[in-house]
Amino acid sequence: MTTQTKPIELHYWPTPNGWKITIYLEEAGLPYEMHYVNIGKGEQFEPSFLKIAPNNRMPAIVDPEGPGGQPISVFESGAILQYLGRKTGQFYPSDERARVEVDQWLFWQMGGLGPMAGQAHHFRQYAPEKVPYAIDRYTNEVNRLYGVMNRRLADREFLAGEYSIADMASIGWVKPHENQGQDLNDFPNLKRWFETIMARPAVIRALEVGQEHRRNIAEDKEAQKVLFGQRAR
Ligand SMILES: N[C@@H](CCC(=O)N[C@@H](CS)C(=O)NCC(=O)O)C(=O)O
Repeated sequence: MTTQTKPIELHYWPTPNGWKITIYLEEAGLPYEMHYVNIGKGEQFEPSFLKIAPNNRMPAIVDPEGPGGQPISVFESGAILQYLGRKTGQFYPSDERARVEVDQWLFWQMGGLGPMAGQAHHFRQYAPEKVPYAIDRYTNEVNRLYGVMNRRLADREFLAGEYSIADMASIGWVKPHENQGQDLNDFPNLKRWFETIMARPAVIRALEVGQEHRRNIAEDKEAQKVLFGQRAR
């Protein structure tokens, strides 16, 4: 177990990708301090933020007690979860077989569930024109992915067996299931998993962090200008 003396800096905005990290920090009991990155106002383009997160996306962390006792910054939520999991030995097993199980479901979330659900949100809620082909494509793909999770959870409590960073990565993307056009009653094992995790005290605390900053982007034209249509700078 690691003893963390100085708080981890969390560069954060309350969205499904941000929640992954508050969930981890709350579950592991690590001290952290909030650095809000208002992505609707363009703070993700501040040079000081780009230095630690060159993809202009949050979350990112700075751990003042990194390897060798020196500070380290990490961007990409999956990489942050793995870093914290390796550092503390919690929610990320060191046994290679168990770790491979977690990694598969973590990467499945990072490359599949997150991006596809994000596109479903975009075309269902935010796009200025309703494009039926795009809405169907992403709603169907999320439906398929929910089916994959539902089958996986038929004979185990959590995605990789024990509660792990793979569940922490996925839960925030199942939370807005209604905005993705999905009904959890169609996926009973997934529904049981969702309700179990959402009832954990650390998850309840994590989802409350910075909730006062949450805005409905569908109604925020200024944020849409910042967030949509970005090109290389
Ligand atoms: N693959 C990245 C995705 C992060 C991401 O998309 N973050 C969004 C909010 S959920 C963001 O910061 N958007 C700012 C922007 O689009 O400029 C990760 O998992 O960390």
